[in-house]
Amino acid sequence: MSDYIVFFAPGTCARVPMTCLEEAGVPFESRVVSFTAKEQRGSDYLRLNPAGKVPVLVEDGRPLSENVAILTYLDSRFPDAGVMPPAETEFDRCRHISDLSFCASVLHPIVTRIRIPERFCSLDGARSDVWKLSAEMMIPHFDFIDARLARSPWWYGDRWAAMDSYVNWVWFRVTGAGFPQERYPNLMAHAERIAARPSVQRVLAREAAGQEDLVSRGLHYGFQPDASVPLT
Ligand SMILES: N[C@@H](CCC(=O)N[C@@H](CS)C(=O)NCC(=O)O)C(=O)O
Repeated sequence: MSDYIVFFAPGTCARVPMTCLEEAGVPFESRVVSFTAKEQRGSDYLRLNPAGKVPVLVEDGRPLSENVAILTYLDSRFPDAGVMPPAETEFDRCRHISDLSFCASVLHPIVTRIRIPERFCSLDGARSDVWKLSAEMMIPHFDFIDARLARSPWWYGDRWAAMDSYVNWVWFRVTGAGFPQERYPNLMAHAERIAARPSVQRVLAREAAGQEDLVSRGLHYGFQPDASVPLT
């Protein structure tokens, strides 16, 4: 039995901490959560994370939720894995945490609006409007990220960090929901570098196995990307 368990759903932001564990070479069990069956809102799961979200990292029976906390913890627990770059001062370390928080607090809420616009307005025809407004909100952030990735292969230079996987997860999520890619050559090239990493391939295999399990139980969670609305 491994000391670590990650609760995840395929394609979700749980991909980021799972990639970090793979990068660290730490054995862990990944347990798929069915959103279709609303397992994330069941009483057993809410005991792990009262917010009803993945990921949850369980270490020795103790749950830790919220990506920024999980990634910060993994960085201090496995310092050689490169989850965060080396920091000479506490201020620098907090800047790295700030970067991860930018993904969690600024980008992720926009991702959710692009992926599931119907959660944010129930008026007839409003789905496309929420998608379009949210996609437009993402543009300046991707402009900033693309310019940064023009300078070096990875967010912090020559070496992968969790920040790369987090940014890539955002990119993967929104381009999979019809967000146009052409304007962002550096994000596209970054996505290829991410996909080539063995750690990422192992995580995708875990997600595929989880997806197969959900399909076999008739619990596949299907998204309906809306690419029909052009951005201004
Ligand atoms: N702030 C949380 C967000 C986690 C989150 O929103 N997870 C999504 C998947 S990407 C989820 O579990 N959604 C299930 C739901 O909203 O019911 C974190 O960074 O860990």
